[in-house]
Amino acid sequence: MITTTAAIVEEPGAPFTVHEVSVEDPRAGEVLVRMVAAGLCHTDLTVRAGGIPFRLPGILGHEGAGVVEQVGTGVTKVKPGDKVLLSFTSCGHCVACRDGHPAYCDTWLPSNLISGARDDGSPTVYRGRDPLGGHFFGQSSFARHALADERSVVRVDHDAPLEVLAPLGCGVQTGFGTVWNILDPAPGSTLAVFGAGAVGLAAIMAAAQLPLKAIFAIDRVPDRLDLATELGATHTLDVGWVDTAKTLMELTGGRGVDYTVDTTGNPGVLRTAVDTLAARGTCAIVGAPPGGTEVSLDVQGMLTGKKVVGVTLGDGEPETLLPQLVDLHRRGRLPLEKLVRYYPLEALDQAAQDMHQGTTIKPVVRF
Ligand code: CXF
Ligand code: ZN
Repeated sequence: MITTTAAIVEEPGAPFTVHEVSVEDPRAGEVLVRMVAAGLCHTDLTVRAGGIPFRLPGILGHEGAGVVEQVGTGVTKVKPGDKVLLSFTSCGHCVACRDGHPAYCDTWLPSNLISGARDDGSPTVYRGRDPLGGHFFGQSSFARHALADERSVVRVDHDAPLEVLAPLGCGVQTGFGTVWNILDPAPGSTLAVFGAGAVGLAAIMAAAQLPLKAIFAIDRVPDRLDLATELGATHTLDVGWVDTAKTLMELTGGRGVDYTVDTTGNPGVLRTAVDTLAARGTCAIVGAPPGGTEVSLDVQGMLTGKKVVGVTLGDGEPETLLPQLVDLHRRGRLPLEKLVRYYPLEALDQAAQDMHQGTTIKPVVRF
């Protein structure tokens, strides 16, 4: 066991508070990581609010970067001293994993989200003698040391700037993967992103790498729309000022948009993202509303060949996608610096408030 500090959520709705905890030594297939930085994502806040069941008191945090300190038996892909990014875990041997789609792993939900423990049920982290919820996305990285699954870590070069790369493992991967892996927009096509938070802006940056005719950014916060323009949006729509559906139809000459991405999880927005599709267009659902949320569709409108697809984590394979994103950042084509703002671990609540208010796009804890 090693002693370290972590941000704990005591019960649903409670704030993050920092405590001393004990993290187990790595078992087979596990890696102990000294965290350098960890991003805050809406899923952390949904769990904290009690919207997703997870063992509390517990430690959240599921996108980060750090340095490997110890490895368990059988670990071959990293060694102590290696720099790593942290992302979600997966079993590695079910059909989805073997097929290159680990975000749809058979054991995805228990392993990443809800069990708070290893797959065999054993806890990874304690306060005193009491087990805490851990193993969140195979990592629980709101801690100075995180015990991560080998499959949750991806090695990066020794000169990789970990602090700014920390959000790649969830938010950025989600936006990029959705555009590159799922929508795969044709040259000359149009794409609209509803919601210009971290995931939406990542989708815009992904689209900006491609020869598209137009990239529409839709949000209610003017600063975020300005940032969307800097990152490659060709048009911005402020929902406080314009009728989104009408404007998108006008801007596309009445055809509608070829590809839409809903990052908001708002059923009304999702409906607009489907209604404004062009014939044969595809809408990707990325935002996660509370369980049981439903949305109605204009069925006749769907008969023009429209498609709607739900996407988890951009349907990406971290091992493949994250190095590509690191490389894009190195070449100046993924200016994450414009999205992140740094906070100490003790200020996670402030970070959450700032993200909620839209004054910070991507809060990153710097250890
Ligand atoms: C989440 C979105 C809600 C379902 C689980 C995965 N993605 C990242 O935080
Ligand atoms: Zn996330």
